[in-house]
Amino acid sequence: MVERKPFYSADDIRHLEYQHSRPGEAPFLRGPFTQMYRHKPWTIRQYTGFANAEASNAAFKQTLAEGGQGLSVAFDLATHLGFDSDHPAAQADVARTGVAIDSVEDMKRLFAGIDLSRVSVSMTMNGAVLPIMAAFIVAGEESGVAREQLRGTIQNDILKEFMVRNTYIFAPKPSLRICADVVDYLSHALPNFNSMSISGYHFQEAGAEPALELALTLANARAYLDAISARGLDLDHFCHRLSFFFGVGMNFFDEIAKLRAARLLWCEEVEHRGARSDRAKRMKMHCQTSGWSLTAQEPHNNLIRTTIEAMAGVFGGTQSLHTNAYDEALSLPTEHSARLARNTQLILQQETGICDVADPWGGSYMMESLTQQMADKVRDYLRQIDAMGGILAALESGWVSEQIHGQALRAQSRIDNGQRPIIGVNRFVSDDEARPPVRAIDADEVLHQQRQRLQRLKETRDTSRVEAALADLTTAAASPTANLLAFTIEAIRARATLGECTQALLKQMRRHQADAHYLAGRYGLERRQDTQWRSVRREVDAYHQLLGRAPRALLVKLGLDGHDRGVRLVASGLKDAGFDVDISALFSTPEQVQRMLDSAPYDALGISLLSGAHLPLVEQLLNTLGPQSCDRLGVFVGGIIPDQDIPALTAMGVDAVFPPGSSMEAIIRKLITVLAD
Ligand code: 2CP
Repeated sequence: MVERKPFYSADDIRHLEYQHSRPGEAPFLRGPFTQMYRHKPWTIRQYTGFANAEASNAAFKQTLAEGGQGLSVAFDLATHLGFDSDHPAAQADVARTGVAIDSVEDMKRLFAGIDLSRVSVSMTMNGAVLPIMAAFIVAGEESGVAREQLRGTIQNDILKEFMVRNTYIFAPKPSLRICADVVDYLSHALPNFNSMSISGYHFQEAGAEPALELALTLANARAYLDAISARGLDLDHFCHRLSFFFGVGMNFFDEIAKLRAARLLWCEEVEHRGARSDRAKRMKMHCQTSGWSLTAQEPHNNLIRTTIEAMAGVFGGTQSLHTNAYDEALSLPTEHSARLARNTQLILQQETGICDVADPWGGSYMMESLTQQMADKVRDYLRQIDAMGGILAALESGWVSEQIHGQALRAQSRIDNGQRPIIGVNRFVSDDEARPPVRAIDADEVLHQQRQRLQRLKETRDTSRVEAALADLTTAAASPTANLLAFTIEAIRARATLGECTQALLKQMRRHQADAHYLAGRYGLERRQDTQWRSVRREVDAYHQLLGRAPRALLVKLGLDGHDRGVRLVASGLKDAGFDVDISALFSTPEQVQRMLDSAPYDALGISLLSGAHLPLVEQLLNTLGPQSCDRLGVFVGGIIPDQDIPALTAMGVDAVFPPGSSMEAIIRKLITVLAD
């Protein structure tokens, strides 16, 4: 958090260089446009997608009918990682956290009846950016919308995937080439399409405070500018289509300051590199309210949190906004919760007068001062990153992970010791709270349909044309000057699938696998004076005495779920409480987990799942391990687990389930009770 004074006065801003700047003028601290929301309010753009193309298409149409102003597609994890729905590795994850897209035919169904020349579409896609962008372009063409008319944004921000989000396919270097190919191609062929959404949101979700979130985002943006400029592209030709994406959490003043500072720093960066046009220098951004701030306990409180966060995004001058639904710590949003989330924005736009004035915080002693402090803090981080040799070097050295994880641990320890209040979680906890209904997806049915569709596609297409296009794509991957998006478009037009395009690329670029790790010592240090923590530590010590050695836990991530904030926090907490702890690599298979379990005398097995695929994945794992191993181990599951699934997990042999918001003490105490039983 940026340091605060008890009050601010004119003295705090007298020295500030930009205090007399205006919205719509460089350095754009006060907003990218002169009139801001008076001319056009931010776009209400809700991230949506589940099950199959038809179900998501219906949700899109409903969104647009009920006041949504742009679309934002959530793809399922199989699509993100370049697997067709019929791939064995993808079975449990198809259709759970987004829509399953295997081919251009699915993409056409996804937008059937929606005029793509009028509605702008954001697609959150990074790993499988080539086939998805290609399928969108071909779907547009085949429904009569020329490339120049297509409007929207592709996330295409792979670097942060290696730092936090983990939906990468290839290693960083070939991935950067793909990003640059996409920017290059779109800047010529789709002039109205934003070719990147350089994202800080996921850093914040993983634990970064606002200054670190912004610094890492800008450091990644610099790496992209280097890679794209190295091809000889002029900044004034492509920069105005590089867009940004930030999270907005409960740190109200800092979040507004962060968004204002972001525009200032971006303008300085591109000016320094020689950009001339205002279009290139003004940062445009999408914001999303914080998913991490949502609590599973008393979920209706999340409506209030989201409203406050949305206001920070708007006061910060965002161009587009997603407001989370109140039930997202429990499951995918229901129709009703999605409607309330959208209405939050409609009410802000239409009932409050907030849109009347550009940068309403401009001139506030405190806000101007905080904006400057935020910018200075970010500049400090950027200098540190430069000193390490740039963001790729900082990533490889482990610095990025350590910074984010360290801040996540600090936040968690402050929640667990009560210094950071979360109403309904560590203060004013209610005992008799009713859980709202959650949306259930029939993923098995979607899987069955997608398999049938893939089979039909393969039976009816011109196989030799597909094979030739895929061979060309493989050849292009070996040639650094070929544009891979151009070749992927030809393959997709020939009806190659997303998985086949990925396989064609994998013949030249191997699938990347990162190691998993956690920080030891930090959490315990934060809590060393805390009596609750000391008492938990004593319980672990007593159990240690009983066993004659430290209790040992293996924590695993199964399936295609790459969210690792929770598993790393729990690993750090258990370690500092006195356990020996190992964590598996992401995307582990049951066989890999079995091998790890066989390698050491583990007492507990923790499974972290936020993808909605907990029932099939836990079942597969426990079946593979067999009843003997399960009886010997304490088995616990953490993550987004709806209440109604807990009995089924218990019947499989799971000893305890921990939803988001579970305190470290609660986890450790339960574990010790189960193990000692
Ligand atoms: C807008 N315009 C204006 C004004 N406002 N012109 C003059 N005065 C104004 N006040 C113009 C713009 O220049 C633009 O024209 C057009 O109107 C549309 O406005 P925009 O500001 O570009 O809005 P937009 O089309 O909604 O685009 C917003 C973004 C775009 C931020 C630039 O990149 C975007 O929509 N991003 C969304 C990203 C997203 O949804 N991500 C999902 C993340 P021109 O185009 O001619 O300039 S979900 C992620 C999950 C959590 C995940 O990642 O895991």
